[in-house]
Amino acid sequence: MPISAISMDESLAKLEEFKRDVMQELKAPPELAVEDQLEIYRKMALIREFDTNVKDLWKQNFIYGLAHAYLGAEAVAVGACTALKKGDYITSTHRGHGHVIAMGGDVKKMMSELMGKADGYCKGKGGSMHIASVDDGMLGATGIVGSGMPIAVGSALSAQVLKKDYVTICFHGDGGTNQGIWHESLNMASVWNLPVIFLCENNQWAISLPYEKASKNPIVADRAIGYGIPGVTVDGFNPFAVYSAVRDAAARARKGEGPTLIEARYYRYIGHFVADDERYRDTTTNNPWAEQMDPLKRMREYLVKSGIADESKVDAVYSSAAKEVQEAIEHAKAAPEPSPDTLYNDIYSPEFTQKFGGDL
Ligand SMILES: Cc1ncc(C[n+]2csc(CCOP(=O)(O)OP(=O)(O)O)c2C)c(N)n1
Ligand SMILES: [Mg+2]
Repeated sequence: MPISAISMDESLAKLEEFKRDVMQELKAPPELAVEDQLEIYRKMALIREFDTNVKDLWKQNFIYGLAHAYLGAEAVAVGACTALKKGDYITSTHRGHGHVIAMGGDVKKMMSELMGKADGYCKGKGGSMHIASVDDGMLGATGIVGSGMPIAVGSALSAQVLKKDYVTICFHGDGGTNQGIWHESLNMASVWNLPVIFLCENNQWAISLPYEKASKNPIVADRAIGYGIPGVTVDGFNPFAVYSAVRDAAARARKGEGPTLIEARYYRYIGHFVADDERYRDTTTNNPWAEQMDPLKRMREYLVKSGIADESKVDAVYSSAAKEVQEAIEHAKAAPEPSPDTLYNDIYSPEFTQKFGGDL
């Protein structure tokens, strides 16, 4: 095996540092009722079940193209989107399944899309990295790192121009913070006080590159200083920590006080994408994180210990999510393929085809 990008000692030291500086106790803020907390757990379970199955289905050739799992990150999207109101928007990344589910997307349409079926979100022609569900406020996943950022800024600008109070979350990775467009987006949003929240999902890796080798300062939130906006680091394995940070940032944005940078730090203890054999690291270095930080395990333990629900109730919530995903898989397997004569449909917007004509 080639030299690992991280040794076991380094991984354990990072974990200890995380526990000391970033980890926050799971404790729901008072405005989240029992049903809200169980709904958070249900959505996290849906993401867990969806993406665990995606990997197996991809290996069995049911899924085309690539897919990047949101496993281990469930608390980020669900915590963040729970703090949004109907009418708010998000932009996504290449790791977008969790974002769609957190915004209330339909797992049947998602699974159909991944299997290239006609009733998928993009009629089977987009796949994992192109799911958009505009009616749910999800403006789209994208395979190009950083390309959601200017869309989020544009969405926030539209709210300002139209005098509406919707906010937009721009989800992106730690790797994305080193794209030029990240700096341009933060700067423009900051000088124009746009209602956008930059939510960095800092999983400490960009494919094979550890974040501290890509940035001399490993704290993403510190970069907010350069744009004169608030920056905060929260425990990305903890949905309530992410929820609270987004709730406060959204309130600020709706008051016209501009953007916030939130760094939700977690750790990618799975492969970068479904086919990643992780040759760049010794995979046993992932285990301490998976064992000690798994957000589903932490959430389940919290719900039971704090008396929110007993074990059987919590497990029933999980099982219903698992069943929903199994039904989505069966549905997608049986769904029809797109017909070849639709190959050139939906390439341009209806407005474009109406204006310029043609059989596109
Ligand atoms: C512009 C661009 N450059 C490179 C890539 C290849 N690529 C895909 S994902 C990725 C890493 C992204 O890392 P990060 O933003 O931290 O997100 P993560 O995968 O860790 O969630 C790269 C370099 C790409 N898709 N787009
Ligand atoms: Mg990353």
